[in-house]
Amino acid sequence: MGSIKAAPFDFLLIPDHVALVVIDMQRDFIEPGGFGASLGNDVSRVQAIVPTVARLLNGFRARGLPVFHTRECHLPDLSDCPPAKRSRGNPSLRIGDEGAMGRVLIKGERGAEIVPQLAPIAGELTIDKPGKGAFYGTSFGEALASKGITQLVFAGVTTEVCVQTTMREANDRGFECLLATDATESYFPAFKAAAIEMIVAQGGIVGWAATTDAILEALDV
Ligand code: TIU
Repeated sequence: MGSIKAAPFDFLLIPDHVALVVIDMQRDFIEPGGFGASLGNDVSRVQAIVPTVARLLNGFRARGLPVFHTRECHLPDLSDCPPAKRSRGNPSLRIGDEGAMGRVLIKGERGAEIVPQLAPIAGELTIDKPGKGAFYGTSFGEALASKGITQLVFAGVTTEVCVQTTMREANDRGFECLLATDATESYFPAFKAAAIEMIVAQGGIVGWAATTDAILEALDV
């Protein structure tokens, strides 16, 4: 394992301290009839990255490196969902409403599940988060600290919302953050491109960006 060809410059992997974070690859964002679709989005773009995320995930698994998954979801009584979030965007289905995959964005419902192709396996922790960032209102920071993780490789959806928010939270907490550019997607191609530019600008003000191939090559899998 070595350095990853990345922007704005190579990312030096520290094998004992790196983890993969797969953000919110849930039915509610990826499949028709879920939360993403209820906001008026075409989910086909985000659906298309599932095989690439699987390839990255399998690379980390093959190397025995830690993997974390996140899910954006709320408690059934909505006590962790601010009214401002629930009403935002005047969606056709609000968080907690009954939809095609159960109650929208609610823990335990079908829509909140990670898509089967990327389902967590034994030993992989899933962080349920009420916000866009994975550190807010969760024990993610403590889980990473307990494993001595200092570097995070990011995949998942959507690039400019939950992925970028989590990368910024992680960056402020001292983690070195690398985004897998073809294992993340947005409903808006221009927002994905802009988010990646923002992350790597100014010498990597938020972090690094690299392709899945470049990451797998450095992992030697
Ligand atoms: N709407 C949108 O682009 N994203 C979210 O609401 N959550 C995540 O990004 N996971």
